[in-house]
Amino acid sequence: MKKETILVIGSCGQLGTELVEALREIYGIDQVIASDIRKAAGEVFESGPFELLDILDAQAWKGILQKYQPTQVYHLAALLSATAEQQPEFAWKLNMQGLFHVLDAAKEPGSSIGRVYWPSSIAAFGPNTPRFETPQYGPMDPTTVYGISKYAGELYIQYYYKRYGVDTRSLRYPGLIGHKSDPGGGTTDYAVAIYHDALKDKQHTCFLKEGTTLPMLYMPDALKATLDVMHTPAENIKMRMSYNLAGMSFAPEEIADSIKRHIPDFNILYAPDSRQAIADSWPAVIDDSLARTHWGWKPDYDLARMTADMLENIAPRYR
Ligand code: AKB
Repeated sequence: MKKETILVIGSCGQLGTELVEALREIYGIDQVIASDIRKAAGEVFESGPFELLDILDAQAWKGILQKYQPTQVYHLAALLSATAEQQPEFAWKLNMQGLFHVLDAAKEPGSSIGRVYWPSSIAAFGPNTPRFETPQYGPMDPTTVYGISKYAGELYIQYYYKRYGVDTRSLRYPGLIGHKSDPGGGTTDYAVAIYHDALKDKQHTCFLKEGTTLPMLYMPDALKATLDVMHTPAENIKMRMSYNLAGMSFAPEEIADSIKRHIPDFNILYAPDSRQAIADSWPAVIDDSLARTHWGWKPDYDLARMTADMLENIAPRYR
């Protein structure tokens, strides 16, 4: 296997934390450089190379490139939907300029960067997108700054692939659910908090209302999809915007019911806030047939299996 040096930008977020761990298992600890604007506590960041990096700082970015000469970059740093709405100008700057720093470095003649991973999201869809069996191509009219930046980013990664030959790969993540790190400012994040509240208080107040079905994905499946799309031979990646990706879809009352099977006296209350409008503009069920056909995507977890695993892994914290 060719020796790879992998840089993960935004490594302290919900996905980054687990991705660094998974990449270090594959490539070796020293070959995977974690980086973020601030260092999170945790074994994964103590046990291998870590760099403080603000991806908006062009000089610092250049320094990291010179120091490590990464062959693959996973660029995850972004503000998520709900947080981005609180600071839309900064969110646009971070989400877009950060991406350009990575793409421009990758397009330089003789660049060490052979492959770039950048995540998109279901937030790239909008109210005029079909909500059920949401197709890969269709009306895209995102209503949030986060969604607009994801849609624009998708077009740009495709542009850099077609115009400059940068090997860009991307997935449209549904809401991600994991137990190893806290979520960071998303509209789907209630689906993580609910497990913690169930174990702590046997009660959760949901910021979305009953019946709000959203697409979701359990972290082991998200990691599998991310690594698979990056490891698939380039000729199989026939979609250079971002692949639709699906795991499961559920509404708050359905995840609550799955928790009640383990904690019968668990109770859910509803207090919808501004995040409801964001959720209402997103699809409910995604058609991910292109990912299945092109590189064999298939999720392992449904709601029942995820709930059992989440509760088992989180429970020791609250004993
Ligand atoms: C969010 O809710 O903002 C994210 C996403 C769906 O991209 N989890």
